[in-house]
Amino acid sequence: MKPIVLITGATSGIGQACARRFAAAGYNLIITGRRSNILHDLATELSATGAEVLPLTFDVRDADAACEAITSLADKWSQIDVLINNAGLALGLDKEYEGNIDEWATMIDTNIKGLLTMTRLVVPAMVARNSGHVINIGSVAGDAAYAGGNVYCATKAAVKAISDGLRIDVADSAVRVTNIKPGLVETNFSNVRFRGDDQRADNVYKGITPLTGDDIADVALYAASAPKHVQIAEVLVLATHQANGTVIVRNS
Ligand code: NDP
Ligand code: 8X3
Repeated sequence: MKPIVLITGATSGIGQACARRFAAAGYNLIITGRRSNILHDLATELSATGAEVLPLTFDVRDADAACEAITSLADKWSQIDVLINNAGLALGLDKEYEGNIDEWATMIDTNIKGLLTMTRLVVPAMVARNSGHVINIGSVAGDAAYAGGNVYCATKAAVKAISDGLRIDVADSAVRVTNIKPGLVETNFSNVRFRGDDQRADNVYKGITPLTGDDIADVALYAASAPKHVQIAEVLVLATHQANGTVIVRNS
């Protein structure tokens, strides 16, 4: 029987790249996100490669919907081997004292509470089976705040604390917990952050070769494929000319 990976936010960027990588590596997939049409197109694409794929459309901020989706899984899908908590976003680069309160709530509800909801729903069965792996997509933004990053950076610092806390809480089991902290990855992330201003989004990646979703998917697959006694606890992955969240050397 193939192992099963559940990926949140599989409709774009890092999550979609993880779906393709894990399918190619022999996993069956539960792919989730809010955009049903993209999920179903991806399911069709990956099914053609031999993977069994279950698309589940829900918003991770809606705990009832997430609960309904997970608790009603058919038996064949209920043994989730790898949970990739990837769904997330940044909104804006406003100064904290000028920020948009609704946008803060969206980031907190998605990046922290959505991740926690999925963890709460999936991990008990992993602990009961004494087997499983949670891979959280944190960020270099969680290591230190940068200008205008305030609330987004706080959500990714929370992902680190939540990952570390879970690792402690499952240490008496064989469940593994990984926090992957990417730097600049060219996805739809900046288009979302700048509320559809694609020119501003493109500028984020000007003068540097950024990471791709595939680069992060490779790390996730490596962590999941490591021998069972090896727990890749945390990985900071940066583009070669990025040193941390604020030092990026661009060619002019
Ligand atoms: P994308 O915008 O390309 O993808 C974001 C994904 O998250 C989409 O699939 C989207 O799906 C999903 N998503 C967002 N909100 C929700 C929600 N409320 N419910 C369910 N799914 C949701 O960005 P990335 O691939 O870059 O981002 C993925 C993760 O990587 C995020 O957690 C981000 O913070 C993190 N990250 C990104 C970096 C980067 O530079 N790109 C660097 C470091 C970390 P849909 O819209 O269909 O719901
Ligand atoms: C996304 C990377 O540097 O834009 O988490 O915050 S950054």
